[in-house]
Amino acid sequence: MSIEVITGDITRLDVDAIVNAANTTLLGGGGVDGAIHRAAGPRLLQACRAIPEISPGVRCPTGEARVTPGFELPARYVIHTVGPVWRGGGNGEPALLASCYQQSMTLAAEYDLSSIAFPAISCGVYGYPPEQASQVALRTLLDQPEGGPERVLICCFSDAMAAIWRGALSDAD
Ligand code: AR6
Repeated sequence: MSIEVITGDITRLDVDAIVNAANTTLLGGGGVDGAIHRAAGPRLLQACRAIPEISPGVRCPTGEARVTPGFELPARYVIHTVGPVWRGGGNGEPALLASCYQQSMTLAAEYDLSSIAFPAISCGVYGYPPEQASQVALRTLLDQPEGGPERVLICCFSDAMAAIWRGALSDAD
């Protein structure tokens, strides 16, 4: 498996699946979630609404993942996952963030996907410090068993964010 850090707009990537940093409603939001819904078109929201609620308003609990088609995106699928809100790090944030990457990779393996792109989950409005998020994410990705996607992209939205992830990748490798 190869892991590559790039800078760009995840909605433009021609991969089997892109991962969305969503919220528990799965009904859209700002940041990368808003960008993905805009680029995928209105059928994405319809598909998200059709995902069953497991408690009122909650279609995907924090740390879990759900899959939909990509509709108008170049990517065939969107894997929606919900990262933790950073509350200082002592409230289970690392395990929840690791679970986002883990469940996304497991779904990708189940769908037999060979390429997947992740944004920097929780590193925007959810406030997770990117130095720590990147370590958790890369450790989880490097621990994946054989049989999942061969090509893993980390798609950062700025060169500064990409530099942090590249540093973490060279430390983890
Ligand atoms: N491509 C790649 N990365 C992007 C893009 C893009 N088009 N747009 C933003 N980013 P955030 P979170 C980066 O806030 O912290 C939403 O409202 C962004 O610069 O999107 O997990 C949801 O509905 C940052 O580095 O996600 C939730 O309510 C990273 O993506 C909440 O935000 C993640 O930032 C989730 O917050």
